[in-house]
Amino acid sequence: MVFKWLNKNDKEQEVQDEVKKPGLLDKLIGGLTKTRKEMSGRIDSILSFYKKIDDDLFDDLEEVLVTSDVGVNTTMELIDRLRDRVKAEKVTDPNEVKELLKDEIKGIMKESIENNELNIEPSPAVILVVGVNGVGKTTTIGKLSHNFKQKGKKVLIAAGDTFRAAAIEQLQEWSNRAGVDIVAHREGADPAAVIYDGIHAAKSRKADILICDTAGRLHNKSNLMNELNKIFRVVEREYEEAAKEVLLVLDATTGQNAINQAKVFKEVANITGVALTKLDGTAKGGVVIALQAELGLPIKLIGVGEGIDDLQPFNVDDFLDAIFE
Ligand SMILES: Nc1nc2c(ncn2[C@@H]2O[C@H](COP(=O)(O)OP(=O)(O)OP(=O)(O)O)[C@@H](O)[C@H]2O)c(=O)[nH]1
Ligand SMILES: [Mg+2]
Repeated sequence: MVFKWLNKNDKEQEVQDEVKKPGLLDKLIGGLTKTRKEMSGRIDSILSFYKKIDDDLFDDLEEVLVTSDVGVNTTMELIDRLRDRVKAEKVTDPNEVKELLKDEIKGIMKESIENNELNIEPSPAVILVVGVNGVGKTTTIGKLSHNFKQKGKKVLIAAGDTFRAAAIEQLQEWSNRAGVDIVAHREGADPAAVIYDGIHAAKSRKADILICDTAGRLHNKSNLMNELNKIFRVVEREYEEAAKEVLLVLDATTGQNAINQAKVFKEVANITGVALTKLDGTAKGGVVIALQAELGLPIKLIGVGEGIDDLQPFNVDDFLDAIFE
């Protein structure tokens, strides 16, 4: 008997937990409903409209991809590959095109990125969380802390966004919810000094992962660069031994704006990964493809809701299955 080591109560609890908690995949599928309707739904209606595969069909598919924020260059590349594939495999039925397109998207995304894992091994590790106002940095830090804690990691948060008192309080709330320690100074303090203290606290408390919030003011490029570089220098100097992840948080609902922010941040900082938030509220999930295939930025985390459990590691196969279901 499979459950022989569990007593009855444990077994009941486990069943209850399973009923209460939808699996990661269900959440992903639920969160991506709008994108699926927009992208996959429109592709379906195009493919069912055509009786044969011709140039008009490819043009229509191209339009769906571009308007779903996939990015013009990536769309062109995808359509070219799709044409070649259809020809090579002598496909004549439009209904077979969707699976081929999905496969080509998978290919182009995997070719551009080696892996989508956070760079946090071996410990200690430091994650610097950057991005403009309101994209979901603080929320992502809260969710991430919770995830790590559940995996048995010792987490410490540093409140490097000292621009607003409310930002520090908001992070304090998340640290309570996740049950992890936080290092914070007063509003207006030097962010680099907060990070410095965070690093020393992480060392003395033997934290596995230090997660640093930052203010996302994007007055102009050189201003942003100066602000971030000061923090990066402290991390390099004080925490040389740590694995480093510079995580750019982007809001998926902003579509092309997210792409533009990614371009700016890529110029001023060595971004090692992207956390894409608010995928649950948008039909613009195609930005995932543009970010990874066009800008070469690995998507490492995705936000599919406001709750503490609504952050997931990004997986290309699961993501495309959820969109093309
Ligand atoms: N639906 C949804 N909402 C999210 C997600 N991630 C963050 N949010 C919401 O987005 C809003 C802004 O989030 P914050 O975490 O405060 O954003 P921030 O980047 O820290 O903002 P600033 O500190 O002002 O720069 C909050 O209302 C969050 O609940 C997500 O994945 N899905
Ligand atoms: Mg914040």
